[in-house]
Amino acid sequence: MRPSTAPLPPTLVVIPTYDEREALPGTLARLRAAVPAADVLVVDDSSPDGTGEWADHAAECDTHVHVLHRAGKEGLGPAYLAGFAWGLEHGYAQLVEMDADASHRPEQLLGLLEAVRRGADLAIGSRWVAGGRVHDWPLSRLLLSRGANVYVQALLGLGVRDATAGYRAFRADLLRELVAGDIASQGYCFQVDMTRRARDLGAVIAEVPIDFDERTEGASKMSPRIVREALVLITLWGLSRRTQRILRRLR
Ligand SMILES: Nc1nc2c(ncn2[C@@H]2O[C@H](COP(=O)(O)OP(=O)(O)OP(=O)(O)O)[C@@H](O)[C@H]2O)c(=O)[nH]1
Ligand SMILES: [Mg+2]
Repeated sequence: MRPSTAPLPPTLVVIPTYDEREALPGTLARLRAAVPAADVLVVDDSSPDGTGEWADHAAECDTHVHVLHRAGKEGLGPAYLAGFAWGLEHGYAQLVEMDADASHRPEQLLGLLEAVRRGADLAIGSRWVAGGRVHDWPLSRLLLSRGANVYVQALLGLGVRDATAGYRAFRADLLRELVAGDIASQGYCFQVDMTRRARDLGAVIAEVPIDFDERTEGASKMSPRIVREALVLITLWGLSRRTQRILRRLR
């Protein structure tokens, strides 16, 4: 998809960080070079490795960079919700989710924003549509991601190939409605939760193929606890969807 040359609506890229001192500088430099008009908000959960202090320094040197400090590690979901609240308060028209570890190529951000410009309320950077690719992932991670998406589709029927993807652009109007809900998921099922809520609101969802790179710096925050949370919540949402369907039929 060829990005438009029209001026970018006010755009905020939210980057949650926990111990990303090694990875964040490179990601931020690439992002600022790729989409100089976009602002960036780093949401740091008091990383012990000094990521927050480094981000403060970056913000002092670049007026496009902002930092939100939170008291402790609460998971990806709460960090994004805090970042979204900040962005909506500050009047951004579109808000982006991006990992600090450069798994999401900043150079592909304009493709996501183009999908929003063309009418999507939510553009998902997708590994599992035609043209999407994953580079250097071990088989275990490939199976986990594919398996999770098959499970999500079977239980929730979202019609999205990569419902767990964390590279996303939201139109602010949709995000405002989404965050008004009671979103409690913390780990990577936060992405599934946002997708199913967007679907329930009738949002236009587009999947844009991306190249997903395995992180080369810092350590993954993926844990068995996060996988368990996803499994339990997705199952509960699936059961509740089925129960509601049956009740509707009985009425
Ligand atoms: N603020 C904050 N950020 C977090 C937290 N957990 C993860 N992150 C950030 O969320 C992003 C995604 O986390 P990753 O560790 O890359 O997890 P992932 O991408 O699902 O897993 P990998 O593919 O193994 O890297 C990174 O930028 C992390 O630093 C948290 O509790 N608080
Ligand atoms: Mg990652």
